[in-house]
Amino acid sequence: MRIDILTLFPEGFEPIKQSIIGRASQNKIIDINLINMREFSKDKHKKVDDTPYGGGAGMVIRPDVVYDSYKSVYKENSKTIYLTPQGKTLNQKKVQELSKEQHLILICGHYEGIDQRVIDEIAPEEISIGDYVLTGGELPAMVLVDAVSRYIDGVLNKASIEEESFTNNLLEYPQYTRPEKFLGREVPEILKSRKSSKNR
Ligand code: 21W
Repeated sequence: MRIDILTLFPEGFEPIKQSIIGRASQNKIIDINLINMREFSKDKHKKVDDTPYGGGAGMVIRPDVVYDSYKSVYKENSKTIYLTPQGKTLNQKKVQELSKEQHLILICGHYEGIDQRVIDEIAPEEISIGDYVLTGGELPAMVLVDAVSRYIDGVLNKASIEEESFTNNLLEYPQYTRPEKFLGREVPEILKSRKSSKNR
């Protein structure tokens, strides 16, 4: 799977280059690309935003900057997602659906907001990661990439994934390891008398 992330803050994505996702990326299992939308500004000062029509505080991201970054990565088979607090809340079913796509384009939202015309033009699927306010769409994009990556062949070892339906996951049972006694608390007797399936 290829994932192109359109953002004004590509530095925010360092954590994803580490760990499991980073390894999958190095092994070319997932191909994650960060596109700095600022590079698509035609302005000599690389300006990407401007004051809102109708007034109000803050600035709005220019539509041409978003559109040109989008066009630089768009293909016939692209699925485009706009991470925005107004979007539909991400859930495991959606994560599974997205994991079947060949190419994701993630547009990171921004407190300032993006000019509505480019959103109307691209007509991306709008996704939120929950009902709380963050400073941008970068963490949500990483959350989505992390959740989707788990379903890509070769990212995780198989055992963890298939049998583990979301329902099973919610009904996760408590787990124990050594020592047998910790601060006076024992491992449940029923578990101590059973050999691990690994050793069977
Ligand atoms: C916060 C964007 C507030 C927009 C007028 C002008 C992406 C997110 C985000 C952010 C606003 C997600 C305004 C859960 C999130 C995200 C930054 C509202 C204010 N009014 N999922 N500007 N929570 N957050 N706009 O915050 O981009 S997915």
